[in-house]
Amino acid sequence: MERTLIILKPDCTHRRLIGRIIQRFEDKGLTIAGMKLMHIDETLAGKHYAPHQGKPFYPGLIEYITSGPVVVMTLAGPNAISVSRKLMGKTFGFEAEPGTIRGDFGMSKTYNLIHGSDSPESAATEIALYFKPEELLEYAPVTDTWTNKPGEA
Ligand code: 3AN
Repeated sequence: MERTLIILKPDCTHRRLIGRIIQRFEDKGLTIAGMKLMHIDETLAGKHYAPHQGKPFYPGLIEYITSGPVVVMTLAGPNAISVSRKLMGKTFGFEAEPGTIRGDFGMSKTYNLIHGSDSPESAATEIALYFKPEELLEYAPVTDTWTNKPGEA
């Protein structure tokens, strides 16, 4: 089962959107393997966004992600990475399609509500930044036999 790291960023928390956004992932059939409310400090933010270091928007990105509490989740499911990114929509709210999280809840370039891993490699790196192995639970919700045909993916 593929895993991905999702972060509901400080604008989600401040705007009280956490429940509505988690609902979309549950509705789709993804399983929450790990979840915590936390404050990302500058050191962790620097590790997380290391690939963007040196880009013009990097300082603003660090300021934003460290500015308030976030909800960090590891989600599991078949094709969890690409399915989650489809639910999120394009990076900037004003470009994201209606029906997606970014398309429905925002217009901003910077305050774009949510992070999701973009590849199996980044998912593995990012999950290890936020969760110890024992904090991730493996279980199969009983509905899985009807939301995904067993052995399908
Ligand atoms: P995504 O989050 O859709 O994978 P990336 O990986 O291109 O997007 O960028 C990581 C984060 O950097 C985005 N979530 C966004 O918050 C921020 N970002 C990217 N490009 C810009 C930009 N031109 N101006 C401001 N913030 C940006």
